[in-house]
Amino acid sequence: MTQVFVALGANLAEPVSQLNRACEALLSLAAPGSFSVSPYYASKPMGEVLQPDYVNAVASFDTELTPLALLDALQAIEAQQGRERLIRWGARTLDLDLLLYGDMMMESERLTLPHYGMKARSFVLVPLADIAPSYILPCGTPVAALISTSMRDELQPLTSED
Ligand code: ROI
Repeated sequence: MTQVFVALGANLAEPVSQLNRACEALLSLAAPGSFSVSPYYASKPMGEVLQPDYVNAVASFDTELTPLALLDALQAIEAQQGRERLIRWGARTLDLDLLLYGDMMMESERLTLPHYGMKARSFVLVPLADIAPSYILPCGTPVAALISTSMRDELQPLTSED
C-alpha cells in the first residue's frame, strides 16, 4: 500500500461540482478510511492563456495501484468528466495530476514523480500542506519550507456559500 497525493483543478462547467465528483471517483480508488481532501481554493490561472479562475485542491489516499495503473485511473476520471485537451495550458473541466507516489522518484514518457511543477505552484503546495503539514518531499525538502506568504495570498479559500 502506498500513500499518494493528487492535485485537482477545474475552471469550466461548475468547477466546484467537478471537484466534488472527482473526489467521489477518487474515493473508489482509495483503501478504506485513507481518503482525505484539502479545502477548495480559488486561484488565478497560471500561464499566459486568458481563462476563468481555477478551483484547486489536493487529495491524499492509500492505494494498491501501481503508478501507471493509478495514472490510467486518473485519466479515466478526467475523460468521464468531459475533459478535452483543446489548447496547452488552456481551460479545462477537470485536471488530475499525480503529485507524489510514496517517496518514488521516476521519469518516464508518461509520468514524472514527483510532479515536475509542484514545488513552484501555490495552488498545489498550500492545499498539500493543509492535509499533510509535516510532509517531507522525496528530495528531503519539507513542503512547509516551500510556502511563502505571497503564495498564500494567491489563494482564496472557498466557503460552502461559494
Ligand atoms: N492555474 C491555476 N491557478 N490552477 C490550475 O490548476 C492550473 N492548471 C493548469 C494551468 C493552465 C497551468 N494553470 C493553472 O494546467
